[in-house]
Amino acid sequence: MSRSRMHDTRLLSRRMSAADAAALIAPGTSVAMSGFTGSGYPKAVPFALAERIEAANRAGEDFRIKVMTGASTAPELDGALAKAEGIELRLPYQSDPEARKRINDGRMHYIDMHLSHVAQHAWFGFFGKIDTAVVEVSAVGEDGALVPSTSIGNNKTWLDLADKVILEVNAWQPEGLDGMHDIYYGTRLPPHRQPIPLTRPEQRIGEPWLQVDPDKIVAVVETDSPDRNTPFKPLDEDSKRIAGHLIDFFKHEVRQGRLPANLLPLQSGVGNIANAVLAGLGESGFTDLAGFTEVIQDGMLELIDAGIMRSASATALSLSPDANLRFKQRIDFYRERVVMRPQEISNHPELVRRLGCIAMNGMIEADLYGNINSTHIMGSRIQNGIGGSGDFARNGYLSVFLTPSVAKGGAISCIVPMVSHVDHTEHDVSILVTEHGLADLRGLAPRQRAQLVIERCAHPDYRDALRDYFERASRDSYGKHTPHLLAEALSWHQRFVETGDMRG
Ligand code: 0RQ
Repeated sequence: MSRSRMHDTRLLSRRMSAADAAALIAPGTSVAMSGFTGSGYPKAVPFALAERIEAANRAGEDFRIKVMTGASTAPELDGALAKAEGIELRLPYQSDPEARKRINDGRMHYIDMHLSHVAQHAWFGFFGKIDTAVVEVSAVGEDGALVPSTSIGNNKTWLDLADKVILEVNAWQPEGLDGMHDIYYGTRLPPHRQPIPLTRPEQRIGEPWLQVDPDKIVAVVETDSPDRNTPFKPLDEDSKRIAGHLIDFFKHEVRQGRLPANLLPLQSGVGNIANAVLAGLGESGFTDLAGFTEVIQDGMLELIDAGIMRSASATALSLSPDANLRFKQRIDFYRERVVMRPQEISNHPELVRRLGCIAMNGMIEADLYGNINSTHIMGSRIQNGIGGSGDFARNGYLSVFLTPSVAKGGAISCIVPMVSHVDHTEHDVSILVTEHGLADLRGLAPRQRAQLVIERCAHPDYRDALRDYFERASRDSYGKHTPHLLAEALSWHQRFVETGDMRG
């Protein structure tokens, strides 16, 4: 174990094991935890709690809790608690296979919501009482100030609202994180809200530490455990093509005078395609870029390393083990360039609109008119959740959605007549990109969009079927504004459920 990071002598008597701390959490209660991607989540107490829940459930008790976090976490939290059948309700975002299985077979409730809304919904009281907060920090100062860890998420809100607080103080996190965070304590509830005083993506408007009432701290658990983010896949040809189309479009927009030469603050979603776009930007000749996003992943760090991105603002780091090592080694360099904020600020619609972010997110499918499904496979099975994509897509200057044109080895077209679930409506989408091309939907009416989406974005194997649908819908649809043949539009998806192949 490294040197203790717990410097507040008032809390020494509250140090205990993870099992003893987990024993303070009662069945049926709401537990709000830190964690955003595989970063900054508590690593010991949830695991100990899962063991306790498993034993209780084996003995015939019904021990389940409600779990709230910043966003997704890691197997030690979501995976362990889900496997123990310990989660009654989960919010606001998850991507764990064990949790996904239980949500989709109806054993677990899940509220999938905009990440910028979570803190205010908690303050409005929509989630009920929050009994316990379990929050990872990287140090506790002599005066009780909490140095946040590799994500902030909703920690400010959880620490403020929970009846009791369990701290995990993780000595694995670099001490140099101190000073990288910017916690804004100025948010109020309506009708007392004031403008958030942030006009530049790199600006600091708050303080570096989280505050908590020390009397609420019931346990301090010291850990020395790594974050758990997975490495990115090597870039494949399709991802590179998708990135290439988007970068060509950015260059075109600069030439047209619709984007400045250093673009506008970039939001980049999760996953390999988003990472490929960032890698592509590294070779594009653009400089002096800024990130105003939710998570900083490897691609963004590389842009900072190369001097192409001057600063990045986010609520979490989501770095592969290799990138994390680099981050730790050069942390003083990054502290000058990285700002981590609560997710109610990193994703705030007011700020995304003011700064004019370029939102770039992945999707499951898009339809002919530009509606986007980011969350549900075949309209009913949740994949992950909407995350921050809606916060950025609706409010950004440009809202870009990216996907390969087909999924499951070509058996499914990601361009469909009508999406099986809508996360982002046609009103919130400017640009669609697949490996085949880019459709700029701005300024186009629905029937004009449909033609462009088919010709630019659909896979050639599916173009005839989509053209045929669109032609017949344009002829026979009840209304000709957004032509649809409703039963057929939905049977498009049903065909896959029945045959395992949309082509059949
Ligand atoms: O399933 O792994 O079982 O094969 O969906 O798809 O291709 O691995 O893509 O990891 O980029 O995820 C939309 C899910 C894309 C992600 C989504 C199947 C596919 C695979 C994953 P398998 P890929 P990605 C805010 C950003 C919402 C949240 C968000 C996501 C699995 O981007 O969760 O945007 N987005 N947050 O086979 C059936 C289709 C399919 C399909 C893909 N059409 N039909 N299955 N899959 N398309 C971050 C900020 O910074 C704000």
